Amino acid sequence: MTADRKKQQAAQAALAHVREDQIIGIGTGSTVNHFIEALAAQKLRIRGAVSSSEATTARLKTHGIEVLDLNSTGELDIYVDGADESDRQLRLIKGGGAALTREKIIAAASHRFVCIVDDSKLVEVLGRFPLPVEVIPMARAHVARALRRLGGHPVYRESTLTDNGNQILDVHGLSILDPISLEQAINQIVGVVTVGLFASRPADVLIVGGETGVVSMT
Ligand code: ABF
Repeated sequence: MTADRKKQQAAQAALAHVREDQIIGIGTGSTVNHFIEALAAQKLRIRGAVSSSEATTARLKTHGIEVLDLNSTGELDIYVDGADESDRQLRLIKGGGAALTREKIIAAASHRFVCIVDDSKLVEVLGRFPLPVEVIPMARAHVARALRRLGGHPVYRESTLTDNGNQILDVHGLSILDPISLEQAINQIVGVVTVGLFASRPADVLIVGGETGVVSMT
C-alpha cells in the first residue's frame, strides 16, 4: 500500500472525531489535505474552521468551508493535523511544511489534538527528521550558533519564508531522548519564534495508517 493511501485512510478515520456544528482547527500538509477532501465529501456541516496556513485556507475556501479567526472563536474542541515524526508517547516533530507556528498556536488552543499520519512517521526516538525551528530573519546566525552548542547541525531552509515572514533552520543530527527539555531549551534562545517539537503539548490521539489498516493510539 502506498504512503499516500495510508495517509488517506488515517484522514478518513479522523472524521469520527468531528461533530456537526463544531468549529475545528485544521493543520497543513498532504495528510491534512486528504482530511479536508474527506470532510467536504461527507458534507459534514461544521460551523467553520481555524486554519494553520494560507495553503490550507485556500483549500478550505474551494470547498465553501468558512475560515474563522482564532481570536473570535475561543478555545476549540478539536484540532486535526499531520506530523513529520511521532514517538509512542505522541510527542511530535512538525514543521516540514513550514506552518509550525500557527499549528502550535491552534494545538495549544484546542482541547483535543488528533494527529493523522502514515506509519512511516512512527519512530522510537525523535530526531531522524531534521527539527524545524522558525526564527526571526535577523537572528538566524545567532540562533544557529546556539543550536550548535546544543549538539545540532542547523541548515538554513533556503528560499522559504513562513506565512509569518520568518525563516526556518532545520536541525540535523539530534537524537531527542528528552523532547520536553530540548523544546524548552530551544524556546529560550532569543530570536526563536517556534520550535517544531510538540512535546509539552503532544497529540491526544494518533491515527496511524498502515499496511493492515488504521490504528489509533492515545
Ligand atoms: C504538517 O504536517 C507539518 O507540520 C508536517 O510537516 C506535515 C506532514 O506533512 P505530510 O502530511 O504531507 O506528510 O502539520
